[in-house]
Amino acid sequence: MFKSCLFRVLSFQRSFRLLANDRYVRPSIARCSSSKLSTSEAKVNTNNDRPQFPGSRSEWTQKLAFTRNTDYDGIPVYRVMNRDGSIIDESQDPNLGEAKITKIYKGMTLLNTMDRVLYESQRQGRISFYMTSFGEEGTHFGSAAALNDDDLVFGQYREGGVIMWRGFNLQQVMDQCYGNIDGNDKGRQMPVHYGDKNLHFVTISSTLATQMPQAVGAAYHFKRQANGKVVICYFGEGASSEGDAHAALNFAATLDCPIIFFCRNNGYAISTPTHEQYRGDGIAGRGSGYGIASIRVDGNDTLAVYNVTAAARNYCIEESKPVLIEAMTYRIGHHSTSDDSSAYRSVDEVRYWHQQDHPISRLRKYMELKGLWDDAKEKEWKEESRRQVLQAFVAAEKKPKPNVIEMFTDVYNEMPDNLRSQYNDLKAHLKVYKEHYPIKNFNELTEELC
Ligand SMILES: Cc1ncc(C[n+]2csc(CCOP(=O)(O)OP(=O)(O)O)c2C)c(N)n1
Ligand SMILES: [Mg+2]
Repeated sequence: MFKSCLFRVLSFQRSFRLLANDRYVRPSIARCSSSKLSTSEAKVNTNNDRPQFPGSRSEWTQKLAFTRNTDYDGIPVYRVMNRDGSIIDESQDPNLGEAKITKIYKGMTLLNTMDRVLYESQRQGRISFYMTSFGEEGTHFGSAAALNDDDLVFGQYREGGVIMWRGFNLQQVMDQCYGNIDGNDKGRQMPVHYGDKNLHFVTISSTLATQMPQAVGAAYHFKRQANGKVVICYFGEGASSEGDAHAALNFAATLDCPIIFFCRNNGYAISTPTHEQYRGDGIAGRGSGYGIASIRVDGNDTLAVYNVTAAARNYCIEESKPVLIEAMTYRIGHHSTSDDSSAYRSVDEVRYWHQQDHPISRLRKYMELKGLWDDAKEKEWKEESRRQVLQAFVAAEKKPKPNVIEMFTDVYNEMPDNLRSQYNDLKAHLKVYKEHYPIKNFNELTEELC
């Protein structure tokens, strides 16, 4: 019964319903639960005796059997394209049109080029830290393109493509990563911790899963406002082991919040592989336990990610309920510039994903099959995108760092005495020991310390 339920997936929208609360519930039970007896009726009606525990929707059984996750197959992985970029079922092709699909493809490749340049610049000591998104570009752009631009985004940290899709341009990215005077966080964040109020993208805090309950709070507010917006909350399969993830999922379910939980399951949490991270059916498998409609998607199939996110958005709005998407992908790069993944995984494993199942090459093949892209366009765009990246990179490197006073401002409307005295101490220290610091890199500091 479990299997037949699971495989009656007629479309991805239908699958949401199957994978919601009633996924593991036999249809007869689901039907009976609507005719639940009141407590007084239960006492007299012995013919239709059912458990009356609060919150229960089960039947009695005399069979002693554990329910094990191995008793049923895993939730299937929804996809639209084969690995060679051909459409499997024409009815699932979103046919986004030349302009939109080209924008998605250009965004994915631009992110990839930018990642290469910024990764190298960290290796050369020019920026302090970096995280690439190699292999996960499809999850960023497929999901971002299916949302409205004023839906609110809470990211984890590896979602640079989402904010770029919203309009955060290369110069803004580079200025943030360089922590220079034009970075919109005034140099106060680590690189890749982007955020932009105007783009409805909440600033990244890499303390894992803290964004999840916050995102639910925002979604609850949206629900009370009935403003037709949704929240999307990105997180990794590793972050899903945090207590905050549980709190967020359960609050979202019980408060019926319009939020899309978007898990990027990229196989690793730094060095911890998924088989050490969980024993159940991944992250989507947890959804029914919380009463959240859930779906698993091939995260390297950008069109499939687009379809499930668009369907999830509709579901959130129409039902005023949360959705859980688990996008299966692979982290091709190291976790960050502080990691060397050759210590815990083989080069062959990485090569497989890079060469055989990459979201960029798959989307490119799809576009070529449709006559929307070719070698000449690829060559031209490769040169142009690299030029754009390097131009922004060079400009960002030349700009000074914000003045040190920016460490003390914006905490309070008016700087209180304790912060003022710390700032004065710092300046006095710098005045005495300025030859030990790169003073000239900081805006107007040299003059101030004279
Ligand atoms: C609360 C907390 N614990 C530990 C860390 C250290 N840490 C940073 S990233 C990371 C792995 C997260 O993996 P995952 O959620 O799968 O995301 P991915 O890096 O794979 O995108 C860990 C353990 C942290 N930032 N916050
Ligand atoms: Mg991960």
